[in-house]
Amino acid sequence: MAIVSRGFRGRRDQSVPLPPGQYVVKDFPVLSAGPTPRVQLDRWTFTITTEAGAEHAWTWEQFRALPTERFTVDIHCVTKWSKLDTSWEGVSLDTLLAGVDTSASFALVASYGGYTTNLPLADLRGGTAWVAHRFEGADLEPKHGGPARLLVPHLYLWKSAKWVRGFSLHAEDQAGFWETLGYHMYGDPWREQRYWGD
Ligand SMILES: Nc1nc2c(c(=O)[nH]1)N[C@H]1C(S)=C(S)[C@@H](COP(=O)(O)O)O[C@H]1N2
Ligand SMILES: [Mo]
Repeated sequence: MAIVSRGFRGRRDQSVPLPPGQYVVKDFPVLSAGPTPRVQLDRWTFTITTEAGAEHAWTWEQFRALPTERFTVDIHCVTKWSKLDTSWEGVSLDTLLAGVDTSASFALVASYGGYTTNLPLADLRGGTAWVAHRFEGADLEPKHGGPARLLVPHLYLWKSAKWVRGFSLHAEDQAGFWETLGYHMYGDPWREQRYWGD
């Protein structure tokens, strides 16, 4: 495929550039820091815990009764692959945060299996983040984070916690799993914030 020009990405709008240092893949790589946890739906919960200790929790049944959105986004992994026009279905974080009274600025996201990642609460609001349970018209596969994963496509994909089980809210930013090991606290692919100091 060497004759394909460098800028060609086969997408709907080729004027939209790719973040610096990224290349496009057609497959969907699996990147997991540990084994795929098994989460039974009748034991699954999603919990938002405020800085005051208030817990807002949904069972799977309650979560699935929430309104969902379908959205198509590009996703960018810090290991430099990007996947364009991925389509998902999930619940907007705006919906989940609607009844949550908080003045915190940061979220520490936790997954079944122990993975954590941090981001500003503002990055979960404004129609930019979802808890997604469907990918390309099918239930999200366990290896990609099923039954449900966080999806925050405007940040590097390590912020999109697979097997998400909730997040806690804090006044200060607290490093998650990869952030403790040298990955950037924010992780904006457009500013190439891969590692500490970027
Ligand atoms: N729970 C959990 N979520 C995770 C990870 C992980 O190891 N555990 N890896 C992150 C990283 S580094 C990436 S690039 C994406 C990969 O998602 P995928 O395996 O569906 O491609 O998930 C992110 N979310
Ligand atoms: Mo990643």
